[in-house]
Amino acid sequence: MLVTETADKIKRMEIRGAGRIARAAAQALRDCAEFPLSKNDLGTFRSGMQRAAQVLVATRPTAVSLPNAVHIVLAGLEGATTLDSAREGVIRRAEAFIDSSRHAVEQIARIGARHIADGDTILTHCNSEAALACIIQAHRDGKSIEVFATEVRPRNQGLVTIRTLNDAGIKTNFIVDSAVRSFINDIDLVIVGADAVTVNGAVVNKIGTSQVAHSASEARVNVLVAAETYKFAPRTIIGELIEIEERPPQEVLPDEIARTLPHVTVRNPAFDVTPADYIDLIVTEAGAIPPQMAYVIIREYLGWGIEEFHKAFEINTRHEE
Ligand code: RI2
Repeated sequence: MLVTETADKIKRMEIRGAGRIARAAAQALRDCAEFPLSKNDLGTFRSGMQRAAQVLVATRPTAVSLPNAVHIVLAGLEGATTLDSAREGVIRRAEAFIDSSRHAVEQIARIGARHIADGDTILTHCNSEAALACIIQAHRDGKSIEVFATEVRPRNQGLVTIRTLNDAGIKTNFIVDSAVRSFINDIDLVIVGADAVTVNGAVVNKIGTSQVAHSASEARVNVLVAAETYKFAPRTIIGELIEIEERPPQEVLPDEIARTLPHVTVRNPAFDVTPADYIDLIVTEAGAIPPQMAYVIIREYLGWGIEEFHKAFEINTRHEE
């Protein structure tokens, strides 16, 4: 698929979910690297790949899985001295990323399922591949579980979730987003995914996640977040904030109604931030960690150690002068 085609599908949410968009971007870069060039030289290839990367990253600003995946794939350009080696580097990196991303979900499923007990009622919000993998694994392990899944206005990702759970044969209750607090006392465990995890262990996920986690905290229900290591946001260690995507108002209110309400402004943020205090455990492919240990993942798995911090910090302070 062409880069522009993939970018368009990500933007329109035809391809969605933090892990899926990361894999789709890696695949698009891989295909782009294979594409014949009009000018066959390394410089043209490098700048073409950089432009492709920018187009992909610009599609959705919140899921850090997207820039992380692009960064991992473009590292294939480093040290390449010929066009062929650069092409090969990108293709190899992209394929390895896609493969490791799939393995990460399988590993998260195994680790996450251990935290689900026989007889548990689980609440999930939105449609997370990683969160659902944990639930389905627990079911496959023979645990008797029941799920509450939210509707997820305005894009109704809950419909995808209940279809998957239904196909897996898991007893599921479908509720509107605002019913979470009414049912929270029936819940033993909340499991959600993540679009980004910051260095202080806050989790950025589908709008409404923080309300779910707040209700859970009030009712003393544990909250587990299923997130691959490439969803951790390295640049948050230098104080960079995660941008919250605001999507078109038409997703919430059709234009023909909005037109009759000139004093009404529709706000449609797609994500919110759940503080670390409301999260008990983040399950990554590297193991389950308390949110306060997010820096370890950023350092060990994304290679952002103290040196990287200093480099970025120097650049930042120079900009401020
Ligand atoms: P996985 C989704 O974003 C949801 O917020 C979901 O919780 C998160 O990505 C993680 O999903 P959207 O694309 O990577 O629906 O676990 O806006 O599938």
